[in-house]
Amino acid sequence: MSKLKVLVARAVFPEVIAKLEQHFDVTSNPADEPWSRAQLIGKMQGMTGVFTTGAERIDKELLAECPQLKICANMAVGYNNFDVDAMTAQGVLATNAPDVLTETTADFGFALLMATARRMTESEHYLRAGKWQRWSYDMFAGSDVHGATLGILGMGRIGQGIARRGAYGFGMKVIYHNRSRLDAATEGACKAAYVSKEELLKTSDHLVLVLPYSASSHHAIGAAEIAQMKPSANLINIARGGIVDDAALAAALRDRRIAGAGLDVFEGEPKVHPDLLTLPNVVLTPHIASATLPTRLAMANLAADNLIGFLTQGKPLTPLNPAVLTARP
Ligand code: 8YV
Repeated sequence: MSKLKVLVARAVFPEVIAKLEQHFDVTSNPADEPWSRAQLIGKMQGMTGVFTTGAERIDKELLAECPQLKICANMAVGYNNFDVDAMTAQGVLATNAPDVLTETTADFGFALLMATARRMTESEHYLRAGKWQRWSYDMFAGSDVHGATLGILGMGRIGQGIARRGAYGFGMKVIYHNRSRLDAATEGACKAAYVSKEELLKTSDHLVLVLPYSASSHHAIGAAEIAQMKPSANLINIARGGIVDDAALAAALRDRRIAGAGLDVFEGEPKVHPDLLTLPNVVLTPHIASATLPTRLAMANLAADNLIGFLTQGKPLTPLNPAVLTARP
């Protein structure tokens, strides 16, 4: 029997490709060529499964061109690149890569918070530019992290990881807002108190965004929300571009309406709003919150194991639309 065909849209670990090749006829992209959407659709012809990253948009239009497709496995916990309803309607399984990146991403969120609060990249640029001539009492004075109020918007697994780091490691007062309130045991384990979004905006010294992107979270932080924050506050976004109105944030940072921002994700990335690039009080990183090799390997393996589990035994590990499984003939 000939093997099912699987497409891997971006370059990933060779050992993950080798594992997939044990089961499937794999077309991969070892040169990591940037495929246009038309090229992606072309490459997907005849494919039963596709291994995607957050960059490949799987929507109704693409699905209509790929009637043989049965599964899209995302190497990302976020899946706003998938139209899950359209996939379910066409009987295509969607899977993501949760859990394996939780602690690594929470580490990075905390690192970005600290770098922003203590003005680490701004001061490093100053030093590298040869501007450091002498000590002065208020040079690059930042804001304290220990004992400050840590606000978290979006209290899923990664948000909880950041809460634990703040509460146990830095004695922070942790408050959060989420679509639904956590149970008392989880709140207790995170030492986190549930507050309204308004209270969160008004009282956080450091506000970290970890909510998923959807139409309802688009520009959840815009000019009106930033206006409610303390002038001394810092805003950290490790969630998705589009949750923050980057133009409004750049204007607020320029006018010092808040102290600083740390951004790992951007609207329209890899493009970055040009105003953000010129501001000193923002730490900018290129969407690397999950980027350690062990974690990226675990994410790639989970995406591959979803393809293998589903296509060889009907048993994916982390399905997003399990209704597709029961609806199968
Ligand atoms: C991914 C991420 O590396 O998992 C996510 O949702 O944002 C990152 O960890 C990125 O989406 C590429 O797949």
